[in-house]
Amino acid sequence: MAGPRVVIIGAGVVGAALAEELSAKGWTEITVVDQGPVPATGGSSSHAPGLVFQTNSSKTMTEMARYTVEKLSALGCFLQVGGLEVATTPERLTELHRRHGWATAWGLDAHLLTPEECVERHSLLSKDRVLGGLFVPTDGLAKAVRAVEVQLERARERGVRVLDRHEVLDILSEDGRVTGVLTDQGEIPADIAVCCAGIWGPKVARMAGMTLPLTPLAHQLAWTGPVKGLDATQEAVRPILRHQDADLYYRERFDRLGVGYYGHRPLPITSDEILSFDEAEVMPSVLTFTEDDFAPAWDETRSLLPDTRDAQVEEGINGLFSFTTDNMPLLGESPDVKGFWVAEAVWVTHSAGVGRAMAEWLADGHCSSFDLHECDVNRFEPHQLAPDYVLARDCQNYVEVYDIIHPLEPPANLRPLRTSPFHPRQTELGAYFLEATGWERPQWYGANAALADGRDVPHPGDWASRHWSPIVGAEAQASRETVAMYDMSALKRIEVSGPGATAFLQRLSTGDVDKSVGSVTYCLLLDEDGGIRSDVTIARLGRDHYQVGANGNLDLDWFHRHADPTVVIRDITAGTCCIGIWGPRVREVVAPLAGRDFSKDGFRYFRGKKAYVGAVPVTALRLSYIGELGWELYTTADMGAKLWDTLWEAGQEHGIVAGGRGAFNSLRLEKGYRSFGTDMTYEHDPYEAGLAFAVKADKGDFIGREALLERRQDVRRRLTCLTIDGPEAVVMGKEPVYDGDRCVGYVTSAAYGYTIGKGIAYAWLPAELATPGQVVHIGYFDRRIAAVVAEEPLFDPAMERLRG
Ligand code: FFO
Repeated sequence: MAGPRVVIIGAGVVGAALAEELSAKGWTEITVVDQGPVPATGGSSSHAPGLVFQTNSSKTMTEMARYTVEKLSALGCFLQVGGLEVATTPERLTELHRRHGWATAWGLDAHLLTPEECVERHSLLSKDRVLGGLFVPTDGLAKAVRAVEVQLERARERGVRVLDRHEVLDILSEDGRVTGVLTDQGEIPADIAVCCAGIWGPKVARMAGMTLPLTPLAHQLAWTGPVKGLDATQEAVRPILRHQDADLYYRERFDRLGVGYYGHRPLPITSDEILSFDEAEVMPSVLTFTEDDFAPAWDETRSLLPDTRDAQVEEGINGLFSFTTDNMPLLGESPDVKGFWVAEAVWVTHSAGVGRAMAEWLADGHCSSFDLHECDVNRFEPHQLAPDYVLARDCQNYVEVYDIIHPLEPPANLRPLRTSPFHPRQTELGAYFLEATGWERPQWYGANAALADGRDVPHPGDWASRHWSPIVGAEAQASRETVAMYDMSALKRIEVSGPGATAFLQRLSTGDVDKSVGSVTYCLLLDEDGGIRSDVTIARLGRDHYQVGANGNLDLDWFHRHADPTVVIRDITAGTCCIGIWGPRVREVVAPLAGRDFSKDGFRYFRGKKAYVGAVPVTALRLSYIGELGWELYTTADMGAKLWDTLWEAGQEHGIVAGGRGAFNSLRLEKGYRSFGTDMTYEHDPYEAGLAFAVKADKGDFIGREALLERRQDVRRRLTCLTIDGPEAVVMGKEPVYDGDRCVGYVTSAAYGYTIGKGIAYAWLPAELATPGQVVHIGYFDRRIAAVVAEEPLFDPAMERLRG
């Protein structure tokens, strides 16, 4: 099988890796084109300093880096000198412990070093400056141009054509399908075109009508002359080095040092402004070194590495490479032009991993080696493609590239961006806002300060108490005692209608949605492999009319990809809003306002109906992610403020409070409700995730069913509920979990459970350890915190609250 005709645009590290991987899978009708000369075509790969630090907060990125290391090592394009990150401040030393946790959690061998051990590893370091280090023995130096050469060579041996000096002028398509790629030397017919054009990506993607949220930014890389103590006969012996407190990194090249610097002002450029190969002095991705920007870097270098004091900076570049708004690559197929794919914003570190991921995705229909949900190019909301947004966030990410970022830290610019109709009321109540897909969302309300007086709300420790207040605990407790309202507007809402709606949702979901009008179904979207793509609620509001509560733009994209003309799919999120009103006293607040029966029997659990709340028309769904009696009340945006005011006024005599996301997250973990993207992703199946109840395997065929029936036999790991006793009982997620000295899994989400009076952490653990009573330890900075596997859910297992 030769496979479809593929044109890969760009012969950098990504294009070359993809050509190699795809041809290894038997696809050989492949042409790789590049405007420059192969193998140093003039893009980012051609000047890349080649440092591969694998540790990343993202499991996927760490795994793609590890694959790159393994592959490039096997191909002889990698110098495995190790990677050392040093701390020169106490905050950074603490951060290195957190990074050690990520590395360990994702299966990477990593060690924390004393200052003496750092100097032993890297003799140029000043021991007086260094407080400690993080060492990863398998890190090292990739030879990017060599990697291009070797991978293209292997691809060529399998029949792949490589055409350099071919500039792409257009992507040709008919009826929304790619038909070819037009170059300055003629047309290449194609069924699939993959844009691996790096910093030129936005320009090439635009030829297919696609907006790529990517900014090329210039980054300084200087080379010293000879440095005392370095060996002119060996290319590199010391580990690659990061000094993140000063935005610096270092690599050896014989007796010289390469010094990379991120401390300067962001220097963005558009892909249209990049010079052609013939116009450029050195190459298109290399701009003139701006010496003044580098001055602080050199001062700092001479302090950290004293032997450089006698050396000079001999040359330097401002090298262009890609940044994105969330620091993740852009992978996947255009939503509009079938067969137009992108693999963009990928650094050398992840290049071979991305090549593999894309080859699997193209040839197998899905990627089984890596969970790609954070990388999918279709993850963005419309505003996230606005040029002003992309430029501002990309530049900010450049500035923050080595900063210590708290997991809850909201973006520093362009706020507020999206506001629900409740925003003015929330502001009056002293909301402390964080951001969720652009929405301003209260974490807690200052107005509830008095509620915290006299309550026992334990302090969660220095790190977990950032973006936290004791009010969070008070709001959580009040939600279980009286009644609370939560702004649910950020929840993705998709309307599915039309004569084919029922059949469509039956095919895409694991649930049986063909039930009476008014039914609500909690179920999953799976990929063909049986992996979880999302968990959703599907409310049947009419015979051919459904409202889907989903997890983000990828669900919308997935729906569009599978829809036919009998189905109408509409994202109604922005035009509507939602208040979740829940708690033991909720009926006293809502029933008198409602134009229809909101009694226990008149409105049962997991049912939905249209009603009025005062003067406001609503869609009411009786369910609760916090595990309390009550409703999600949806209305159009214009009526939002009225809905808020109506509930708020009626609730006063019942002690109503507004609750923030801090309380919400704690309550949902007490109830054991999973969150897609955090607790489970594409790589997990429903059985492992404890969601077998949401799969109606005998309802007829649906996407993923066949694969699932096989996976069912073999549950080796489980999403497991852990509790933590003791005062500082709060971890944050992504920590390693140990059985003795062995890392056996990792934490997904965590919070303090204010009702149960314990810390809660959900974690992936081997099935044999997922038994109640089993003791494990969570690695949290420099501590090991004991945790016990608990029976779940921790709160209201009999469902008395919800069904009350
Ligand atoms: N849709 C709505 N309307 N509300 C939500 O909070 C959410 N979610 C996600 C995405 N869609 C949503 C789904 N997560 C339950 C658990 C997790 C959810 C949503 C609902 C739940 O109530 N589970 C019950 C199901 C009982 C049943 O099937 O009858 C349970 O497990 O007891 C928010 O992130």
